[in-house]
Amino acid sequence: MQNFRFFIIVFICTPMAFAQSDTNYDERKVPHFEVPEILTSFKGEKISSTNDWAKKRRPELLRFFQEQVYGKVPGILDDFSFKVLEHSDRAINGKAKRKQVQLTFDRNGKTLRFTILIYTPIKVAKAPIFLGYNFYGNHTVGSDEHVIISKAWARNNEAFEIEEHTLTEKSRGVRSSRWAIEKIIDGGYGLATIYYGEVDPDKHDFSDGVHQLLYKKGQDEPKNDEWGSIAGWAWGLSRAMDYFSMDSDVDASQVIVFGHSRLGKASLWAGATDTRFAGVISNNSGCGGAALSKRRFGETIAVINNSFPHWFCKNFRSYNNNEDALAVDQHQLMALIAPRPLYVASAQEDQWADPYGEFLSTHYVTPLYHLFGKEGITSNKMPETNAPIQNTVAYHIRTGKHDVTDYDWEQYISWAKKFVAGSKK
Ligand code: GTR
Repeated sequence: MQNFRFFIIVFICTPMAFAQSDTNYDERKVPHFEVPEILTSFKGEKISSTNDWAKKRRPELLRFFQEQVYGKVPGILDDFSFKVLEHSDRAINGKAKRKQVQLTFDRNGKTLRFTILIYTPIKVAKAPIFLGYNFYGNHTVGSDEHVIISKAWARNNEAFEIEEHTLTEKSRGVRSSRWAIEKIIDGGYGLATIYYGEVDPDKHDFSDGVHQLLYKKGQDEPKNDEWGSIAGWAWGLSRAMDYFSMDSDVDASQVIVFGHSRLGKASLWAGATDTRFAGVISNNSGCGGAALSKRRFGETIAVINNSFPHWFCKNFRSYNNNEDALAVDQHQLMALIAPRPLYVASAQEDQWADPYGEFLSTHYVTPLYHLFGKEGITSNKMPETNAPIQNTVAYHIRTGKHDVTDYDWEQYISWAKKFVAGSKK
């Protein structure tokens, strides 16, 4: 009887509930692990010059992340037409221009469209900008009544009155606290944002979104080493970058890619795969983002792959509860961004994302920045809360929960002015 009861209990636990109760939040229980070296190649060769880095080490790391973690884009899909759907010179209390630009991609008899909402300061002729996805549509980032509501699939959300996977007027401005638009404009920066669901709806379904445009005959899901949703979202950020090079209001050499949480994972991957981004910001990106996987603190590879099977490539599943087998860790994702400016931010109450693991990545990538003559984060001691360390590599942990706040934006803006503006790529 005893055994029988045990069986029932285990059986009725959902994988998620089981995994959550298993979550480690105790620093003393972090397993001992080797931090994979950045400046030694897989074959054991020492990398001692930026030339060796660029020729030998960077390509093999990039390939590893492409084939084992995020998945590679199985073709080139960068021909698009664009249409300015709407524009105005009197947005944001008369301080900004607003433009809504729709990009259209046709391939395989399928069409993908997404719309970039762009605000640029009137006072700046060719503005540096922050580019980042939003979770619930461009109309949610502010109260601006002229922002077009997306028709794409959206996750239902009771608090935001989003029902039947449809975005409506009711959710206009609901996420304005996450987008300090006026501060950004006042700081001399522009903001461009895209609803991520237009590039790939965030559900385990590969019959929609960008993936289908690159299927070979008879294919209906990506192969084991092909792109998941994060790589799909990163692809979209690169296409926005293509567009910016044609927009005279934007300084395309000064685009800082930003993302929160799963979209922070996407911004890091976009920064790693596309060196045109002048700077990269990861806000609370956690597992599969800035946090070291081998620490197994908070969310783990097994948990993320079970909860979101579509985010990474299928090969990544072979590291479920098998982190030791992983030849890389997330500080090497950041290495792919070097020597460009990189900002990682955490929140104190966001233990699920492993703040210390996010911080340590910035510390472990620092020797590579040093090789390029740039400052990173030398100490491995977690900084005080609300006491940012800002160099070419920057980090802060603020009070509060998993979120994007004005505090975060204030840091990003001041750091961008110091470390991104004028930085040589
Ligand atoms: C959580 C997920 C995290 C993070 C977050 C988010 O459910 O476990 O990895 O991405 O969602 O995107 O808000």
